[in-house]
Amino acid sequence: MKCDKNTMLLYAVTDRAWVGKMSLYEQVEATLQNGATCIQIREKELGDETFLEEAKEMAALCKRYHVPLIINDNVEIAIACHADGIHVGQEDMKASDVRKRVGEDMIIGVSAHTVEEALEAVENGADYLGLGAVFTTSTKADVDVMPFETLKEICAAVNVPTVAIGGISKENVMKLSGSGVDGVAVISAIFGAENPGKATAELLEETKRMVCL
Ligand code: TZP
Ligand code: MG
Repeated sequence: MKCDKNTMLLYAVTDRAWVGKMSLYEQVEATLQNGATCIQIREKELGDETFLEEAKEMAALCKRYHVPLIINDNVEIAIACHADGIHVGQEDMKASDVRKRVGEDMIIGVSAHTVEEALEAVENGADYLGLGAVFTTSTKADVDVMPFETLKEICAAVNVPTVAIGGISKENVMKLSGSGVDGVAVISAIFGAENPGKATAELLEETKRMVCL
């Protein structure tokens, strides 16, 4: 399998809204030094040229730590920076079309909100699923909170690794225990923290407890 479930354990998703005291590069390096198992670069506003420059730097950084780099929603950038994977939402390119463009080796992640979406994504070639929002979050507008039962049903229905997303912090991650998720994807709990490295290490410990590692 291209994407094993350990990769999903602590999946850090970037957000330049939190860049300030530390650069995005420094923040990502701090998370890598403290046990992040996957990095996603998520850029909603950046032009392609700047995005590619950043993606190449991040690809080299992640390679040094032997941690996979996933690019959000931009297949051409993912190919050009030799990322390990690409993540698409329900409104983005379909996994089957992404697969045709990126070939067999690249990891494809898909966001799913229902059992139907999850099964369709897997059928279309998704290597892992992002499931949420599992808690309320102010990071992404207009997201519905997924009931715990739905999360559990999806995890039981699919044979690919799953990662929960949305409003997850070290304080609430244990509430996901028993859902069947393989890990958590977070933005603000890491990148919005005063010390992203320390936040990563603490969340990693709690997440290991949650998945019973
Ligand atoms: N997709 C569903 S919720 C969400 C995304 C990208 C935002 C996650 O951010 P946070 O800060 O971890 O709640
Ligand atoms: Mg998207």
